[in-house]
Order: sequence, then C-alpha cells, then structure tokens
Amino acid sequence: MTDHMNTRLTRRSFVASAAAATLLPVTARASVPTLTARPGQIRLLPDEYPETEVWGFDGQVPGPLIRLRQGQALTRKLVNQLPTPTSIHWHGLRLPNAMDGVPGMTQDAVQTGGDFTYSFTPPDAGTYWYHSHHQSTEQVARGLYGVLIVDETEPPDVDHDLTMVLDDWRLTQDGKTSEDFDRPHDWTHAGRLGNFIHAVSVPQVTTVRKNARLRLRLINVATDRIMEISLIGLEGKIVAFDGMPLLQPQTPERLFMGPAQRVDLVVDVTADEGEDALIASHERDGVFAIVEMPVSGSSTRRGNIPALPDNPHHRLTTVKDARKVPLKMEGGAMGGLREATFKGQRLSIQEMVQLGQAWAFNGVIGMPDEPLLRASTGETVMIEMVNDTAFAHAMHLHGQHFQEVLEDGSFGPLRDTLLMARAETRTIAFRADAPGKWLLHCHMLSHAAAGMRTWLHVT
Ligand SMILES: [Cu+2]
Repeated sequence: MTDHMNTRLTRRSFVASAAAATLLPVTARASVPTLTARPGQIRLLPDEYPETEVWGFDGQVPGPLIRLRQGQALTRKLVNQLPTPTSIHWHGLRLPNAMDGVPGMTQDAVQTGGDFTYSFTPPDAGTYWYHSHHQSTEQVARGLYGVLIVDETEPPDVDHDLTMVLDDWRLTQDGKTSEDFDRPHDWTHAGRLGNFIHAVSVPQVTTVRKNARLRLRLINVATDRIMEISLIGLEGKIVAFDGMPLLQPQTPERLFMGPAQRVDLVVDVTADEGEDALIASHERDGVFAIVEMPVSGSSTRRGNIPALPDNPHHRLTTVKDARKVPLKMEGGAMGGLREATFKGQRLSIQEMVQLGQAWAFNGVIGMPDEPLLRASTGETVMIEMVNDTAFAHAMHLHGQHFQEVLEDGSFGPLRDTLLMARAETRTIAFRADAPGKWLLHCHMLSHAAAGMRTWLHVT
C-alpha cells in the first residue's frame, strides 16, 4: 500500500469503520465471564474493500470493553480458540504476579482449546488495556487487545467519556493483515510500522456540543509506532499518564505517545457549530484527522479543570538509600554492538542476524537467567537507563508504576512506560511493592522479540 493510499484511507476511514463497542455487563454472575481469543472479521477499510481478518478477544478488535469500579474484582476466563498458544497481560495494573500473563515466567501459555482464569482486584482507577503477551509482535498486530477502564469512585464531571484506541495496521492491497511479523529490517530499525493509522472511539462519537466537556482516554496499542497526536477545536488539560492522575494537570501541546502509553485529557469543545473537533495524527506525509467529532448545538462552558482524585499508588519522596543498577541499551541498526551473549553463548553480529536477534541490555540479548536486580519488598530501586542505540524505545515495567528521577532531584509523573529518544539517559525509580518476577522490556514489540527483555525479582 502506498503512502498516497494511506493518506486517502486515513482521512476516510473513521466514520465508516469506528467499531461498535460492546459493554459486558458487570453484574455478578454465577459463572465466570469468558474472553475468547479467536479469529474474526472487522470492517477496517471503507466499503469498497473487503473486511479484514483479525484475531481478537471474542473475535472483536478492540476486544470487549472491560469496565470496573475502583475496588471491584475482575475475573475473566481466557478461552483459546486460536491455532497457536496465547495469554493475557493486564497492562499497567497492579496485580498478583501469577495474574500478569507472561508465559514462561508467571504462567504457561494457554494452548489451543485450553483456558486460564484471571482474577484480581485493581487498586487504582484509570485507563488501562489488556493484550496478548505471547508472540505478541504477531498477536497484538492481528488485534488481540482491548480496553480496561477502572472508574474513580467520584469520576470528573464530563458530558462524554470517550476512549480512543489508536492502532497502526500494516495492510495489503486487498485489506488483509500483512503477515510479515518478523522481518529483520523491521526488528533492527524502528519496528514493524504500518501503513494505516486507525482510531476506534469507544463508544462511537455521534456529535458533540460546543463547550461540551469531554474526557478523552487515548491508548496507543500499536506494536511499534510512536504516535504524534494533537487536538484541534478542543482545549483543556492532561489529567493522567498511563492511568495515574497528575497531581497538577498539564496543558497539552503535541503529544508523543510510545507504544502502550496512555494519556487522559479533560477538554472542552471550542470548535464552532457546524465544524468538527479533531484528533489529528502527525505523519511523514502530512497531518490527518483520525477522529472527527461534528459539533452540533452548544452549551455553557464550564470553569477550571480539576485534578483527578489520586490513586493509592506509592509516590517517591526520596531515593537517598535506593539500590542502584545500570541498564545499558545497545544494538540495532547503526548501533555499535558487535558481540553479545544470547542464551549463555557469545554471538557475533553475523550470528545475531541469523537468529533474528538485534538488541541487548547490559550485553545480554533476550531474557537473562539472572534478573537485572533482586530487591526486597519495600526497597527503593533506581535504574539508570542509557539508550546507546540509534532508535527510540518505550521501556515498560510490569506490576507497578515508576517515576523518573529528574535532573533537579524531583520526580516525574507515575508511568508504566517511558519513551526514550535515541542517545538519551533517563533514570527511573520505584519502591518495589509486589513480590514476584516482573518483566522490564521495550514495548516496541519487535524490539522485545529481538532481544530487549529483562526481569526483576522482588522477594
Ligand atoms: Cu525498543
């Protein structure tokens, strides 16, 4: 598909194809509600194209919206009707290690015909998502993800609460998912980038009034693409990153969202009646509206946008006695990595390429036998991450959020995924609160598959 085609499709796709949202009833049931991973078909492109074959939870992309009240338990039985094993990772949620959904570390992959029941109570309100964590470069690209919202006890006063699921599809001319999930060129560069950026609004937008207040929950579910987003005809504040409230809401400028990152905004519609309020994507060949909200009617504009009620997640006050560990990120195209360890063997660059491996943490490609660090619960740890590569990376910690340690000694917002530009050094810290084996990896899923994975052991 050419850039020109992408241009046309991007602009035209939204109204035709915003997927219908399905709300699972959250009432108590005698039997455990299921999420069935299975093939399905969705309308991604305009009518003159065929539907696109996907893998989705309950055959849908995004999968069923899961919505809980803060303090409410989540229980879902994953049933696997795919031709390959799978699992579910509940991204950004604090949960028992055994519920984290990482095959080979916290559970066995769920085989075809098998099932696995996930059950836990998320302590924090916010915008989260769930996705396959098995062969995820392929499975997430095929559509195995969904939205998970935990509502605050007292949610902010808004007219519309809209989740925008931003994906980056690589489609063939006949609208099929391109099945090249492991091209060496993608894995050693910026990952498997698509040719069709597509937003799904949950629920679907019909019209909004001028001055209406919206909560927008943006989720970048792309396997590898950094989304560059701006709002047109909408004015307000960023109120949360990765689900966690900002103590002081920020005025949004252009938003750079790494894979897996979320941004919650509370905005007022400033576009006039008859115009559209827009969410726009900045791409190499131009700026495109990926969500268009027609403005019809008007109401009175509200006043200040308050911060969201805070979550019970720990925030750092000091890192004076923190256990420190360096994490050097190396490899990829145009990087200096010539030799690294993979499964206990020293590999040359030629051998890495043959094995489809490209990236290393501290000289080790892929999951090391020994964790990056061991910590006791309650201990504060600090990871100095040096990006000695020619590419950006989206570093994701499982199990709890971290904060960046800023140059002036203050702490950044709570996040679960940190977007690092090439050649950057960024230090994160957190109090290790949950026992278990927790992954730390690049959420550019092609990079993770090609080696950017390690783990922490909290006991
Ligand atoms: Cu990466």
